Amino acid sequence: MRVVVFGAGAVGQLFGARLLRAQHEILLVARTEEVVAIRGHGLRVEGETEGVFPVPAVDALIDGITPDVVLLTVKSFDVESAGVELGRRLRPVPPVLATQNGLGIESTLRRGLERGRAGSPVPVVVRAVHTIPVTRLGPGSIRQAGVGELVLGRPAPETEAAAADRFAELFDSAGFTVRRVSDIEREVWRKLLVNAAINPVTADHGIPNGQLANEPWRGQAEELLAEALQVSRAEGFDFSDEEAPAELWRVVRATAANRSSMLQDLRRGRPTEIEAISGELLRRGGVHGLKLPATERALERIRRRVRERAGPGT
Ligand code: KPL
Repeated sequence: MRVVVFGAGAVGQLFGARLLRAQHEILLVARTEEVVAIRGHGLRVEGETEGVFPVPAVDALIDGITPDVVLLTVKSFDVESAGVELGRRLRPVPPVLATQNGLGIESTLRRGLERGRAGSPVPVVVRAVHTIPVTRLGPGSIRQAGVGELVLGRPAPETEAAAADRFAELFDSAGFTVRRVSDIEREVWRKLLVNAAINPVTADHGIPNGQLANEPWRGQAEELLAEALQVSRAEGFDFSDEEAPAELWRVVRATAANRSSMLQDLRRGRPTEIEAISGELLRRGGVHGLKLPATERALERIRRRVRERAGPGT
């Protein structure tokens, strides 16, 4: 399959490497420093996946290319502008898989695609979430710190269902664990609960995910989880008191050696996904009259760190 990985940071690079190895035709669209490094020494991957992969990479989408699918792996704050760019450059835009953390990603992407596509057919968007831990070691160099899975929905509309099947086959062909679910929104929330607890604490304190099992971080993560759980229930997603913590600690164990994406972003002086995670929880919690003091504190601390343009320790 001809695959464009748009916004190929650490996760997108891993997808590209594994899909190239599975004989797919890959084009990574990444930041210039990543492209220069990948062209220079190949894409270096260590950990669960090992090797140096000669993946074609460019720093901007070229007009006239016709991929079969797009994997959109930009961070949540870049989804809308990425949608505009895909809409402008690809005619027609093929099915797009959105794998970001956070809520409201599909509507944001559709808004961007709508702005960019100027009359070309409406693209199919498929939502997925993943728990595959990948850390960026440097330009064009990543470590897959654990296994994780890609969770894909079974959308009802026929075009979306066919596209979701293709994405499932694609990831399956590259040896990823793919889980299909009937309700992807519930999975998006399940992932959000985990991100709401893991990401701000690990980013604020500069610790790998596994450290969360210890106090005082454990208590902080549990407090954030409890608040996120209240919002999920108010929004109609009925995770039980056992299910949510069980999922949190399962992901902490599975990604123990990983640095959360928020910590990695802070250390690189980049924006973080705090607004799509804690910010969105606060917004929705407010609609339901919920008070979320720990989430509010976490949001403020990460916003302050972003303003200071530096992560803790290194
Ligand atoms: O999604 C992640 C992230 O870092 O954003 C987890 C699953 C927490 C892995 O680090």
